[in-house]
Amino acid sequence: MSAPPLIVLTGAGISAESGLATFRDNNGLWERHRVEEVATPEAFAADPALVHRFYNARRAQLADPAIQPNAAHRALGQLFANWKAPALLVTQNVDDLHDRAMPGSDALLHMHGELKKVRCTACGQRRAWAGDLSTGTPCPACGATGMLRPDIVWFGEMPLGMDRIEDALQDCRLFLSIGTSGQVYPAAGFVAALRGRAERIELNLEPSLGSHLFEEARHGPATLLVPKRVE
Ligand code: BJW
Repeated sequence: MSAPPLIVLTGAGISAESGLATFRDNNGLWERHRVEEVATPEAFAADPALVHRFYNARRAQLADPAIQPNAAHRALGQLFANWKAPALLVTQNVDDLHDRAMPGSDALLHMHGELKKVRCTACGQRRAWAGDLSTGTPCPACGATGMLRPDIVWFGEMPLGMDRIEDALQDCRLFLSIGTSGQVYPAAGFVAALRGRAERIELNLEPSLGSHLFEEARHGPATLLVPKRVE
């Protein structure tokens, strides 16, 4: 039998065993700020320095040589290299651990943006983060009118690649959801959209909010569950 069109959705849980805290670890707090206070367009407008500091701290963490793709990232890299049907890996993660485990793959889509990129607030142009993100860094392409902001999708903003994701959801016959709490939309809604059309499998440390919508749910650490399920 031929392989079915595949979507894999990942969240912060897949990177936890690489040493990156999940979004809702530490009670969702960073330096006593609620994460929702530093991950919104309003927060950036009110205090860009604070928001840049938050993201620079996370970039510094990502640059630590100890932070590497783990067995779950690598198993997905293998899966995508060998899959003989359309396949899309939609990650909510802004780290680059999937990128490192499947270099150059065009099957990877960062729907909530990427820590290693910045974007101009005026023209939308994206570029690699160059290591200097002091407040108000002007965007050269726009003269004085633009400012560089993290290329991150904040609450209230449209996630990236939604047209491509919608197309893939139409065709999808196998859906794997890995390491996500199922609290943030639109990603949390994919499983319901696929009901009756695709086989739906959850691999997570604990039942997610939408766990009952999956036909198969296995709970435990991603580095154990993912290689076992996909290899
Ligand atoms: C392990 C593990 C191990 C641990 N192994 N597992 C009501 C209904 C519908 C929508 C809304 C609504 N009210 C508001 C909204 C909209 C809002 C939303 O969903 N809010 C909710 C809070 C309700 N969504 C938006 O605003 C989005 N935009 C939008 O909706 O636009 C309109 C639109 C209309 C129509 C179509 C499309 C769009 C934008 C959302 C942007 C999210 N941004 C963030 C911040 C990114 C930047 C950053 O990181 O700084 O993205 S929020 C945050 O949550 C981050 C994550 O990507 C995202 C998901 O979190 P994730 O990955 O699930 O992490 P955790 O920590 O929650 O869970 C980790 C899981 O792993 C846990 O279950 C652990 O158990 C598990 N785990 N260790 C396996 N070793």
